Amino acid sequence: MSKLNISIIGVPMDLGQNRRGVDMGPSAIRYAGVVERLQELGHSVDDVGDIAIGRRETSQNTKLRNLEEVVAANTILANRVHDIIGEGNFPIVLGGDHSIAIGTLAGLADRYDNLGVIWYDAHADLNTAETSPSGNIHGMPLAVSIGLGHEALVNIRDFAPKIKPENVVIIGARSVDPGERDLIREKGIKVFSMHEIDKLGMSEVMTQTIQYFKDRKVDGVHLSLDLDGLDPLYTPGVGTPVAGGITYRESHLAMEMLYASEMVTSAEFVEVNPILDEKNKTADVAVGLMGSLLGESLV
Ligand code: Z70
Ligand code: MN
Ligand code: MN
Ligand code: MN
Repeated sequence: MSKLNISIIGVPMDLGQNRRGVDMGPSAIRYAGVVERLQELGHSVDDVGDIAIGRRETSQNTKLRNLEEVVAANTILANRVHDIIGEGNFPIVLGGDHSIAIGTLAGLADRYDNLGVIWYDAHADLNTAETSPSGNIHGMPLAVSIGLGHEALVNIRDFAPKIKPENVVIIGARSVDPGERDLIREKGIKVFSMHEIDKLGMSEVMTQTIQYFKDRKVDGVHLSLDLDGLDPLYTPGVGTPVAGGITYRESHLAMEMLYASEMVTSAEFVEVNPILDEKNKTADVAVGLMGSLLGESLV
């Protein structure tokens, strides 16, 4: 793969869920040396800084918490990501909670005719206000991106849907709500849950994922990686740890196989919460995975 012009954009968003501290995720990832790590691989790296996040809402919309501020920040993010692609650069978005994928995908979507998305996560993030058990928007971004949910979220940059459900591959799911399960079945969304990862092995899961995108003739692939996809043993600094997750080694293998596929055109790493972490372990893992995604190899 050729050397890239990478634009790093931080989104210190914590309004999409209810644990404080995930707003410090971008700082923790920078502290873990993301810029230097990617420069060492020969890429040119521009850290464009953070998007401003508004204040926590006082209104109590418990079905869509902090809706207005989440929409506002994601609108700014979407425009930034759209510009970064227009400049020919490779965007890496640092979270922040996973609600920021709404903005990332909104910015990417009209730059591609047929974008593929990898959702590397313990969760499916396919809730709407109607099915959500929490009202937390970080549990909704994938639904929003396929056009389901509150219109203010769905219509960012004035078009919907952003992606096709048949172009999504979820990897690592092990905590899926009933409404999400229904949607997965109804839309035929491809899921490699922990069951499939255990049964097939990560190598086969990634081989099938890459083939799945080739079969659909995607013209870009976005990797949306929630650090809670990994087992909390490796990434304890996340708001919603779920046991029985993907290992460190499986995750590096997945990133290396994606690098070799030359398919990935953008990425985001979300849900790093340094307050809940052990000595910045989760941010360190995030930076390591970015290294493997972008060309680091052992020999
Ligand atoms: C649950 C909900 C979620 C991340 C937790 C949890 C969603 N399905 N997403 N942590 N990253 O509240 O919708
Ligand atoms: Mn998530
Ligand atoms: Mn456009
Ligand atoms: Mn998650």
